Amino acid sequence: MRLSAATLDRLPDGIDRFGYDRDAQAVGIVHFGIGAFHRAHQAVYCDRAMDAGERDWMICGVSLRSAEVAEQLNPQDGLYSVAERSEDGTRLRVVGAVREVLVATASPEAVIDRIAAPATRIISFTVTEKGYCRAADGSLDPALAGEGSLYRFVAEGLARRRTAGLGGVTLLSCDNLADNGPQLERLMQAYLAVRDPALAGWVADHCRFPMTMIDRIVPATTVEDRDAAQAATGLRDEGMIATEPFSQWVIEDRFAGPRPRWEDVGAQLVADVAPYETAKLRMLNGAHSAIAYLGLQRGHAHVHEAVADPGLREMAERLMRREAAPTIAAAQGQDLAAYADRLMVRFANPALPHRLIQIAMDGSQKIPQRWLGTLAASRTSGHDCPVILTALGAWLGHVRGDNAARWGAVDDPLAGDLAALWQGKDALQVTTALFGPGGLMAGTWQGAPQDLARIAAAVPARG
Ligand code: CS2
Repeated sequence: MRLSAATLDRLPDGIDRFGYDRDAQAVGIVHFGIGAFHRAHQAVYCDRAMDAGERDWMICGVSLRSAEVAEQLNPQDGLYSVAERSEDGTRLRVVGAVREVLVATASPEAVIDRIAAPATRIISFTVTEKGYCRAADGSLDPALAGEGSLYRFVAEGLARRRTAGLGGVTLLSCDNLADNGPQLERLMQAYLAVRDPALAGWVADHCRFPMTMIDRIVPATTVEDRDAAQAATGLRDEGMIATEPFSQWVIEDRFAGPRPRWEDVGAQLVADVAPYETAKLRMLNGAHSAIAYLGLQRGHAHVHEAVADPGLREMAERLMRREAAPTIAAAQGQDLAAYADRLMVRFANPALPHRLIQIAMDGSQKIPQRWLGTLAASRTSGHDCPVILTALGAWLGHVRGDNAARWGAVDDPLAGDLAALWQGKDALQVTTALFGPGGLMAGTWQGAPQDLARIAAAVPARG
């Protein structure tokens, strides 16, 4: 039997669940990219806020293309459970904050209607780095930002709000991009400048794009995860997700209109998110990506196994503490050494197997804000970053296809270009084509000849 509104009362005692009247709540948020991360993070904050008395913050989830999440959640009336896993055991909670999931390319009008609905106040996004449709130099790539992109749906929905005389909305980017809010604003405005210049002015006047730092480790759900949840609840939940107990959300308090009191349920509303975002991207995500490529190279499968390897553990520590941390101007009360301590404990969580190949995906989109920002800042201060240079070499081996026999083809929007680069070139030539003068990825950081040589030397010899 499947979890749904009709079967909810069959849940055994001891399984935590929302206490508010879902049917009485309006949808206040349209969220693009309702993957596992959103369900373990923002949706949980909304759920807890409504539990604490906030009203009308139900979420309409949108998948741009894939029907997978809609098929998981719609037959369950949007209900799903979150399993928090640590060495101490598992805690399950059924989350009620999702009303429905729409597939944008299949029902564009329904998505546009939701954005244009008077009760909608916030449009939020976890569409991953590549969902922002940027060219290598960071500008909006018109070839990518077409009919199926978030920009089209948001623009049409906002145009309708403007015509109807409704207020603006807050557009909340919750992706791991540097300056995520301002980036989204710049890209949205670039889209509108061509498609609907009059709307561009209205958006500038009526909408806001706060910056956020989002953090929770959420591996892709496995069949074993679903089976374990079913054994605990007696109900099949195709939408369940497994995550860690830790969760953090730092939000710039600059909204166009009402917002849930997320600060009452653990979020931090601050004036300046940048120090938190930079620390998270360069330390957590920077170490994650290094552990992923170096760990795969050494035959590991999961993060907790990779950090149990003393050599890798030392490299992750060094990257966080001696390469990334010195580049970050910490906010008052932000303790970067304690942050690194905590991250090592989180990475080592054996109850939450997190596959390295999942983190290794889309490296071309992740590396600029995770590693290259650190390299650029370290050049100014004269710091050496041997771990990042070595990790870049491991990444080059990964995109050459070194891990493909075990883990499948390289999953990256630039996979084709990167594979083509490796045709007939040696490691130094490939490194130079990417990070040398005028290189494909040299926008954030351009390597000096000795850096390029060190990266190339770290690429494994062809097996
Ligand atoms: C990971 C992130 O897959 C990845 O690239 O580094 O998803 C990471 O788990 C989250 O950002 C943690 O908040």
